[in-house]
Order: sequence, then structure tokens, then C-alpha cells
Amino acid sequence: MKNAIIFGVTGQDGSYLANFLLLKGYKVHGVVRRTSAINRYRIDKIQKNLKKNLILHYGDVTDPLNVFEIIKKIKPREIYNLAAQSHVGISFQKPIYTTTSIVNGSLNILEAIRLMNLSKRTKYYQASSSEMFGNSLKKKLNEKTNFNPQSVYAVSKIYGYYLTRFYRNTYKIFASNGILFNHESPWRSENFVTKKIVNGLVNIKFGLRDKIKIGNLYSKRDWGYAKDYVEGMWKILQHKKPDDFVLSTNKSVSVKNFINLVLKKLKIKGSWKGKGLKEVYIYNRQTIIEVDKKYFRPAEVNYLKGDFSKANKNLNWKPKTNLSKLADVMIDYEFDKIHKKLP
Ligand code: NAP
Ligand code: F7E
Repeated sequence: MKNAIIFGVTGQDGSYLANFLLLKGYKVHGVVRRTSAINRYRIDKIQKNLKKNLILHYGDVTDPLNVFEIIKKIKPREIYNLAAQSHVGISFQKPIYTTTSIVNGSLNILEAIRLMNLSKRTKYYQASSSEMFGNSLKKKLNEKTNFNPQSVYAVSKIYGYYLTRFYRNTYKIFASNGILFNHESPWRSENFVTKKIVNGLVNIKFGLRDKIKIGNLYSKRDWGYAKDYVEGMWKILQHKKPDDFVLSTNKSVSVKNFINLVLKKLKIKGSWKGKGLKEVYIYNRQTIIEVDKKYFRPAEVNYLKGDFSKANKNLNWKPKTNLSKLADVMIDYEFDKIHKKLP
């Protein structure tokens, strides 16, 4: 039975990936942080019959001894490093922890593989990000595009990206980067924009809240479905050689247009009024969406649109879910949450 370690198993991607690998017949070792309140609601959703092959270990990717100990005990075939302070907006307020989790985390794992001579046994996946491209002059971003980072999060991810390539080239470790564009799901944390919009508008629809406050309506993102992207992560490690791959949808949509899509699906028919910080959405003579400067970032990535042709050609990967279908999945979950009191 193949075994894998997922650092960051409690997160959006970690939980989808655990489910995916368990279905493939893997034994999955997930690393969870000790927290005063248990935050395992995502992995709790994994089917009972699969859970017997999911083993949880307490750990923190910033603690090298702990990382070494876990890897030494398991000697995994695959390691997925998804652990990070992953919120770009919060990285402006927590630059040091953001850097520590991303930079030291990658270094601790790669050093463990090297020092334990696991390079012939263990493959390494690095969760790189489209944020590394930042504000690029190119319209479509791929593996050859230069980086122009706009946050400490992005700068740290660039370190992780180059570190992965360095360990691959110098120590012959099977170490690959997945450069993933935004991917969302019902399991996205509520402070990321798509989840905030869907959750907020469904609650407004049911009369459970009055309004949502939002930041920059005009930034554009290439949004896919997390479930499709974790399959891509796995494919990256099954490729005949280690390499770097962009996973994206090749479409770019503004935050405002995503809001309009969700409003339409929820049959909330109102209108936008005003400009800049005064821009609002009025429905039934009430303001239900307001712009709040609190959610603007000191530096913004205005536009992201990927080009997944290399992954398509080499891995036979392409996204299966378009943005409209993704919005449906996210809306359905919020409806169920209200009716069935899901976490
Ligand atoms: P997420 O939901 O925020 O999950 C992050 C995971 O990392 C959580 O399990 C978190 O644990 C864990 N973590 C944070 N600091 C840690 C530490 N010091 N030690 C151990 N675990 C730690 O993020 P995601 O959306 O699943 O993203 C997964 C990875 O892909 C991240 O590295 C992210 O930066 C990267 N990425 C994401 C996207 C995207 O659109 N989702 C795109 C490109 C790259 P807790 O639950 O205890 O907080
Ligand atoms: O913001 C704007 C915000 O926080 C998207 C992470 O998974 O993907 C994610 O990073 C856009 C930005 O995601 C609000 O300014 C407007 O332009 O949902 P987000 P992100 O920053 O793109 C990349 C690829 C990662 O690697 C990251 O780990 O939406 N925006 N109003 C807002 N964003 C938030 N969060 N909240 C708002 O109210």
C-alpha cells in the first residue's frame, strides 16, 4: 500500500487531497496542529470506511525536529507540503509568521528528505501559487512567466518554489512545484472572497443577515474547483520526472462579476449604485453590499489568468468544473448548511 504525508491536512486542499488519496488506496498520514478548539470539521467529512487508512499526527511544519520525527517514522512515498498561512490579506499583518510557515516549512521537509537519504523513495510536492506572478505584463501566465510578487506571502512562496527546484537539481530529489491559481470549494475558509460572497448572499436571501462588506471589486482572478486541483497535485507526483506545472482554468473574472453571477443564481434582482468606496448594491431599497476600505490590501494583484497547457500536454490534466458549476456547488452547500445545520 502506497503511503503519503499531507502537511496541512485540515485545510481546504488537504482535506480534498486526503479524500482523493484514500479513494486511490493510499495510507494517508495527516499532520495536524494542536489547537485549543478542535478544527477537523473538513476531514471529519471523509467517509467512515476510508478513515481507517487516515492516521493523524500532531505536528507543526515550523518545528524541524517534529518534521524529522514524523518523516523518519513513516518514510513516505509522497509528501504534499500544503501547510502555510495562506491568506494573502492577512500576510500584510502577519508577515513574519507567514514567512516562517512557508519558508521554514519547505526547508524543514526538504532537509529531512535529504539528510535521511530518502531521495530514492520520497517524492515532494510544493504548493506554489499564482500570487508569485503578481502584477505581470503578460496576459496569460505560465511556467515561463517572470515573477513580480505583491505580498510577503508571494515573496515567501517564491523562496519555496526555488528551494524545491534547488533540491531537485542539486540533490536529485523528486521535488515538483504545482503553481496553482485560485481554487475554491464549499470547504474554503470564510475569509476568502468567493466563500464570503456565497455565504453572505445566501444568508441575506434567507433573511439571516442584512449586508456584506467587501474590498476591491475590480481585481480579477482565475477561479477553479479545489476538487479538480488536488487530482492535478497527485498527477504532478506521478509524472515520469519532477517538474513544475501551472494548474488553472485559463479564464479571468472580476470579484464584481462573481458577485453578479451569485446574485443571479439566487434571484436577487437589485442594482449597483455609486463609485469607488461609495459603490453599493441595493435590493428592495436596502443596501446589501457595501465597499469597505478595511478589505483593501496595501498592494494588490489586479489580474490573474493562467495557461495550463503544459499540464494538459504532459499530465493529461484539465479542470472539469467551470465557474458557474463551482458557484452552484458552493451555493448548494450553504443551503444545506442552513437547513441541516452543517458545520
Ligand atoms: P488553507 O485552507 O489555509 O490550509 C492551510 C493548512 O496549513 C491548514 O491545514 C493549516 O492548519 C496548515 N498550517 C498552517 N500553518 C501550519 C504550520 N505551521 N504547521 C502545520 N500546518 C500548518 O489553505 P488551502 O487553500 O488548502 O491551500 C493549501 C496550500 O496551497 C497552501 O500552502 C496555500 O498557500 C497554497 N495555495 C492555495 C491556493 C488556493 O487557491 N487555495 C492556490 C495556490 C496555492 P490549521 O487548520 O491548523 O490552520
Ligand atoms: O482574494 C479581493 C482581494 O483572499 C481574491 C489564496 O488561496 O489564492 C488565494 O489568494 C481577490 C483579491 O484570494 C475581498 O483583494 C475583495 O484581489 O479570495 P482572496 P487571493 O488573495 O487571490 C492564491 C492563488 C493563493 O495562493 C492564496 O493562498 O478578492 N477581495 N474583497 C477580497 N478578498 C478577501 N479575502 N475578502 C474580501 O472582502
